[in-house]
Amino acid sequence: MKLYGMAQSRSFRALWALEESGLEYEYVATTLRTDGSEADSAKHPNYLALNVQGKVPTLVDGELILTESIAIMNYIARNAPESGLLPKMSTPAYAHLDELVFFVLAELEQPLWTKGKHMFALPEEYRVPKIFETAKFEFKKAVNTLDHLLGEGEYAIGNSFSMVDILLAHTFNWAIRFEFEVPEKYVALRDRHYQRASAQRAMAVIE
Ligand SMILES: N[C@@H](CCC(=O)N[C@@H](CS)C(=O)NCC(=O)O)C(=O)O
Repeated sequence: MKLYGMAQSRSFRALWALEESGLEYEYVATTLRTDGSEADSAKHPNYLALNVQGKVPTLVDGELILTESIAIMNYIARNAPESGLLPKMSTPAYAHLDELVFFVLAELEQPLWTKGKHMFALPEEYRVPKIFETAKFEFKKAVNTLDHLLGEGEYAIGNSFSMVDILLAHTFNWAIRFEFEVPEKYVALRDRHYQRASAQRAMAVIE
């Protein structure tokens, strides 16, 4: 399979999952906010044919094209069941994992993306810097909720590393880079999981 991605983007989640899974893959470095005439641009017609929004990540496996980071992570996890990235379907653990994944996407990551959109992603005339304060407020609220959703254990689900640990570590890394107030225990979570060999290998791929 082929993963199109860019450093410092949501594609790192998928890349890390690939490294954790042990599956074979090829990484294609893609650039954002560049002229669509450049071959590696996410706005190049060849890339837009795969991902109509011109965003990263995109995973291509034969005829299959996936353009959402979580769908990509789940596909990787299902193709490498021995990796333990996903618990068994129909178990309470799976339901709890779903709850956390949807919470991260719908609540925790949204203020980060709001800040990103209004810092650089939106056309300049649509950027509203005043929204940064709102994003800060919403992130704090989401972090407080997460405190109630997560237990005290080393991992988010049960006693083993899963795709939601990748998602949480990556999202807090993003929050730290964007200068949000991240409580010490979530900085420690990011540090702990980023020390995994799979994360280190994924970082070496994008460097
Ligand atoms: N919901 C998508 C979001 C993908 C996304 O917005 N990716 C950003 C990078 S993290 C991007 O490519 N932005 C380029 C743009 O907005 O033009 C996912 O989780 O994969």
